[in-house]
Amino acid sequence: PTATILGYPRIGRRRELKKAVEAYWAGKSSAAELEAAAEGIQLATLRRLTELGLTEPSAIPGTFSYYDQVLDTAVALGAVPARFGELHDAEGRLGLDAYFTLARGNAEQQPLEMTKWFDTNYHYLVPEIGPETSFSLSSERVVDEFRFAKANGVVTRPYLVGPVTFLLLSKPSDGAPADFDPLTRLEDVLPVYAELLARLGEAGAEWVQLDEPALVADLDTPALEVSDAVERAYAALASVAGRPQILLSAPYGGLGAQTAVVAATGVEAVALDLFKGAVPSAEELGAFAGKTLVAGVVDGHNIWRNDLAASAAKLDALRAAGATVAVGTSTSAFHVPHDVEEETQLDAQLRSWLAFADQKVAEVATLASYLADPASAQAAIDEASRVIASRAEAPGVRRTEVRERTAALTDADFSRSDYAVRAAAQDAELNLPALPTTTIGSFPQTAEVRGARARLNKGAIDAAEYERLMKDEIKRVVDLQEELGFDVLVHGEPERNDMVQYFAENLDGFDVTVHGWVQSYGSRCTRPSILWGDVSRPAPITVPWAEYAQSLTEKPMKGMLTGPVTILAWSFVRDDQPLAETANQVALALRDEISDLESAGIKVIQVDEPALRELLPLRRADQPAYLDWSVKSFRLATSGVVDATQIHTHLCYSEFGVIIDAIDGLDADVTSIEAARSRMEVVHDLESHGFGRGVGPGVYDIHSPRVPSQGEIEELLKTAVAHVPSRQLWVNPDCGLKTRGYVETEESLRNLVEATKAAREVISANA
Ligand code: THG
Ligand code: ZN
Repeated sequence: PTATILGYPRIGRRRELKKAVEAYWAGKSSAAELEAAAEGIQLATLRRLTELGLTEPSAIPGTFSYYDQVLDTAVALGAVPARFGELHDAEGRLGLDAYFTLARGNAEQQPLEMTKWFDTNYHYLVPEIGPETSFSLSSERVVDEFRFAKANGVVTRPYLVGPVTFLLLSKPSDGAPADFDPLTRLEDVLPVYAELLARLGEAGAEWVQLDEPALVADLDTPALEVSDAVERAYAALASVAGRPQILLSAPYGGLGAQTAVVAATGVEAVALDLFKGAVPSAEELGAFAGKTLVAGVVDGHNIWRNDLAASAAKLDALRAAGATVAVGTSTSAFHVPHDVEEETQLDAQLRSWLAFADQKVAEVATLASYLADPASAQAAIDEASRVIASRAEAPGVRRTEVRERTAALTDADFSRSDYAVRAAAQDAELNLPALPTTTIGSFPQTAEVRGARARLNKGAIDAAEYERLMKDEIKRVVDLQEELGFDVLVHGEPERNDMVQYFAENLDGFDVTVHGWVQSYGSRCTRPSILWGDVSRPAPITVPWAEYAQSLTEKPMKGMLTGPVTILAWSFVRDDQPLAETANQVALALRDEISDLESAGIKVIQVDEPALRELLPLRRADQPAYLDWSVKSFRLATSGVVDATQIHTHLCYSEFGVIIDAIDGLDADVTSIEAARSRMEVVHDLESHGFGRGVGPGVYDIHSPRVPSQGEIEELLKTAVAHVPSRQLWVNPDCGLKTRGYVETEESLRNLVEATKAAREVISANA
C-alpha cells in the first residue's frame, strides 16, 4: 500500500470494548456476546478506515486486541509461565479464559506484571520466559481476525510483536537462573513465528506487520547482541515458504546504529519513525534498495495537526535518494483518541489545530496523494500551514506575564536550604514518632463519589450540594485514619476524577475532552488533557479542600499535588516549544498553590511524580538533558517553602537503579515508592546509593485486593530497617487506594499500623 497507519485505537469510539470485557469478567455476558462485540468493533474500524481513504489491500493493520498486543503474541507462542499450571485446552489451544487469566491472575497466581510500553502511558504485560518455557502455536486469533476482515471485504495486514522485541521485553521466569537472558530463546520462538506466517499466507494475507520498537531504544542488552538477533530472526523468517511479505515497523524513535542491520534483512518493507527520528542519510537509504520505506511522518503519539509541508519535504528527501516510499504514522495511533469531530464543546479554533486518529488517517491519505501527484495535495498543504500559523498567533498561546516569569528565574528559585537544617525544623514542627505512618493520597472512590460527580456534570445537583457530599466523604476518610492511628493524614481526594485531569481543569492553558479516551491498560482508559497554551493558575485549586480537611484533625494533613513532569506526561503537550519551558510554567503554577497551602496552615505537602521514569528518553545520550530539566521543574515547584514545611513525593515503580540520582536530585524531604511486590528489593538500591533523606518503601501492594497480614508487613519492615536507618523510614502503602474497595483497604491499613507499632517496639528495645 502507498498509505497506511501502524495501528488504530481498539477500545471503540464509545469504549465498547471496555464495556464488553468488563461485563464478561463480571459474569454478566457470555463469551459469544463478548466475541460479537469484538467483531462489531473490528467491523466498525474496517468501515471507518476504508471511508477515510485506506482502500488499498493490506493498508489497514489488524491491531485489534482484547487486552494487550504483547499478551496476544505471548499467547500465540504458547508462552505461559509454569506457575499458572496447564492453561492449554485438550487441543493445545489457549482460549479467551486462559488469556484473561494471564492478564488478571487467579486465586492462586498474580497476573503477569505490567510495565510502561516505551515512553508512553500505555502498559503492556510482561512475558515470563525461562529455559523451561515451551513454545508452540497456541492461538490463531490473528489468522481468524484476518479471515473475518476478508470475509467482510477487506484484506488487512495482520500485526504481531516481532520476535526480537518480544524477547527483549520479557523477563526471566521465576525458576530461571539469575543471569538468564530471554533472548537466548530466539531460535525456539522462530519456528512458531514461521508456522504462524505460513498460516497467514495460506489464509491469503499479502503482508504481515512485525513490530520491533525495541530497536529504537538503548536497553540493557548490548546493541551488537540485538543486531545479531535481528539478523538471525529475519533470516529465518524471510525464508519461510508461502509467507506474506513482511513490514518491519520501528516506532518511537530513530533506528540509529540498527538502521544498517534492518536494511540488510530480507524483509520487504520497513516503517521508520520520521517524526521523532531523523530522515536517514542518502547513504543509509541506499542500503534499503528494493525495500519499501513506510515514512512515518504523521505523529501517532500526540494530537497536533500535521505540518503537511514539512512532511512533504521529508517524503521528497526520501524519493530524491531513490527510495520506494509509502506514507504512514510514526507509531500506532492507539495513543490518541478516535475523532476530534466528537469534541464539539471545544473551541473551534483549538479543534482546528488537532488531529486525532481519524484525522491522522486523512493526513496520511493526503500525503500519499502528494506522492502520486504533488499538485493534488497543494490545497490541503496550504490549509495545514495556515492553521499552524494561526496557532502561533492565537490568544493564550503565548502570554507575556507567564513568559516574563519563567525568563526571570534564577538558580535561587530551584533550591532549598540544606536538608539537615530543614529536617531539624520539620522535626520540631511535626513531632512525629519513629516510623511515621501515612498513605499515598487517594482513598477508594466509591460509587457514591463517582455518582455525585456524574450528577454534578449532568446538572442534577448544584456545586454547593456537590461540595457538601465531598466534605462528608473527606470527614469519613479523616475519621477513619484517626481511628486507625495514622500519623500524617490525607483527605482522600474524592473531588478528583484523575490526578492530572483535575489540575488541567483548573489551570489556564489546558482543555479537556469528553470522548477522548485512550487505553492505559486492559479495559482501563484515561482522557489525557490538552496542554495548548501558556499555563497559569487563575485561583487556588486544592487549598479550600485541604483547609477543610486540616480543620477536622490535630494531626498534620498532607496537601496533595501532581508534579509538573507527570502533568506533562499524562497530557497531550504543546509541540511548539521545549518541554522544559512548559514544565517550568506548570511548576510555577504549582509553586503558587504550595505557597497558598502553606499560608493556610498545611505543613506537609506531597507532589507526586509517578511519571518521572516514563518520559525518560529511550536513547541513553538523551537522558541527562531530560533528567536535568525534569528534576529542575520539580525543584522549582517545591523550593518556595520555609524549612519547617515538609515536601513529600511519590513515585510509582520499583526499578530505581536507573534514576536514583534523579530521585535524589528532587531534594524532597520524604519519598514514597513501590516496593511490596518486589519484597523490598529497592532498599538495597537505597543502601548502596547512601540515600540520606526520608523514604517510604511501600509495604502494602494496592494493585491487588489481597489483604497483607500484620506479620507479613512486620517482615517487610524488618528488611527495610536492616538496610535503611530507621530514622529515615516511613511506613505507607505502595500507591494510592483509589481503585481499591473499602473493606480490604480498612483491614490492610489496620494491619499496617499494628505492624508499625510492633516494629517501633523492636527499634526502641534495640536503641
Ligand atoms: N492517571 C493518568 N494516567 C495514569 C494513571 C492515572 N497512568 C498510569 C496509571 N495511573 C494507570 N492506571 C490507571 C488506573 C485506573 C484507571 C486508569 C489508569 C481507571 N480509569 C477509569 C476507567 O477506565 O474506567 C476511568 C477514570 C475516569 O473516570 O476518569 O480506572 O491515574 N492520567
Ligand atoms: Zn503510585
